[in-house]
Amino acid sequence: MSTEQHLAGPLSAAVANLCQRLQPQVSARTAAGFREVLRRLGAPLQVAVAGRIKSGKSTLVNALIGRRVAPTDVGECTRLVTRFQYGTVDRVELVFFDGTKQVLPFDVGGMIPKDLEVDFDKVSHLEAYLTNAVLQNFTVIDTPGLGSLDLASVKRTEQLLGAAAQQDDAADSDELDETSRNAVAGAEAVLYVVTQGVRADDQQALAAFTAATASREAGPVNAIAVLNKADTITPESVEGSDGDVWKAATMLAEKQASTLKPRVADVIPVIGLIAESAESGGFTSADADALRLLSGLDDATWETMLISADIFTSWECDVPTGTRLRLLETLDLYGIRRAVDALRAEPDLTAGALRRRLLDASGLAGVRTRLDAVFRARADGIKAAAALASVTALAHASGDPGERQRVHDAIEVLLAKPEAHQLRLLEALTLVTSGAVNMPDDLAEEVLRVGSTAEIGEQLGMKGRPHKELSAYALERAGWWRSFASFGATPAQSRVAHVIHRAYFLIWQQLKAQAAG
Ligand SMILES: Nc1nc2c(ncn2[C@@H]2O[C@H](COP(=O)(O)OP(=O)(O)O)[C@@H](O)[C@H]2O)c(=O)[nH]1
Ligand SMILES: [Mg+2]
Repeated sequence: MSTEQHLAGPLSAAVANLCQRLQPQVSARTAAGFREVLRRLGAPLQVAVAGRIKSGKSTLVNALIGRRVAPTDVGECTRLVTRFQYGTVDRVELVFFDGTKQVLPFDVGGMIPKDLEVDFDKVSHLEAYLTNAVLQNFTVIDTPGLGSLDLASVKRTEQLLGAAAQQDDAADSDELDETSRNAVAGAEAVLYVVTQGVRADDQQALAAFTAATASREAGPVNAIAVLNKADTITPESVEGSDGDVWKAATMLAEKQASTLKPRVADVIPVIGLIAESAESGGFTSADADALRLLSGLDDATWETMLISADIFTSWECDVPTGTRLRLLETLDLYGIRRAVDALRAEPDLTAGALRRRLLDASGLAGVRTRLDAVFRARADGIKAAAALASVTALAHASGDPGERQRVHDAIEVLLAKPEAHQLRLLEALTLVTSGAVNMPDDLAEEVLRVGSTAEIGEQLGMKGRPHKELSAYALERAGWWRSFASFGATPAQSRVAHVIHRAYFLIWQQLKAQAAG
């Protein structure tokens, strides 16, 4: 198989193998679905950037890709799903609902144009192929957003996240029906963008995401949240922040993490706007020169100008109004203040060094680290679990009980193999975090801890402790979960308990091997 060398790891390979073996035993239409699953298994992890409209999703996408390519604010294209994937030549394609495609030229600034010259209602989504290296690891999917008043955008986003209402229009052809398309099209992981104050529909959207992406997939394993627009938080509204914006953002992010748990592992503060400007060439040496001029202003004038965007642009000063408007657009008041502070402390700072300072202040590095730790490191498990869920959904949608049973049996055989332990762990985690299996709080916490990281110290909740202690604890917990599985647990709990017992046992074996080696 040509995709084999691109598979994320052994679990993806096992699921790919299962699809191939089952193909001759299922209907033509299910087989077509399996081919799609196979194709996706060979592609980079599909990460959707989701969240309310105007939360700064497109801005963050640009920052992550390192190029200002996704249109922000308003315009037709901000209401479309855009998939950014790796390609050897930069190219954007409009994809219509009837499957036809049309190449879309970039605008003069190298961006996807805001508006289209075609019938918007006929456009399904955009495919952007870019040479940027980040996209070799992730396909980034920009979404229009949930919770907007624009119902068409919401529907497009929901379809992408796999949360759209399932329709039964099964026709007798080997074309994929809508149900099947949804089953394989859903994103595999989500970067969820929230701003100050998590609303009820954020929660609903996250819940829909976990429920729909894949029954075998878990929240904290494939969902990361960022608290964007951290610069706009008024520190006075956060007790204990000592008037510091970033500290306030960090505290608020922690609070939101406890609200969103266990759907996401944690919430990371970020200033998407500053990250975008610093990463994509939006911040220029002319901007640095203007900021240098501003850093020469006396304290009283400067503080007055920073009171509001209006005062900043209208106050009389040597920097032209147009330039000030541009600074506001690229950095906003907080970024401007940070830059001027840096220049006052170190007047010789070069434009390049100033750009780096701004990048550091944006918190983007924290988001990148987390993406690598949560998504990239576990892409194999995430992709395999999503593929298995698609396979299950396809078999269900076929309406043929015999086919359903064959697929079900094949999956059970796969999951029973020792190599598939990580998949079972992901499944157990999902069952517990989604509430499908009820566990006492302390046990649910333990399942989460063991299942949502691959670092032994963290899994045991004993980071940095001596090897011997870790080993003893792993063995003790293995024993505890085994007896819980046999006595005291409900059948559903017991299924989870067996998996957790095995996880501890494998940790113990790994520690033993380390000690011996
Ligand atoms: N102050 C500030 N503004 C931001 C930030 N991120 C995005 N914005 C602005 O918020 C507006 C909406 O951003 P956009 O990326 O289009 O949001 P989307 O609808 O979620 O894709 C734009 O004007 C951005 O410049 C940020 O971190 N801080
Ligand atoms: Mg957008």
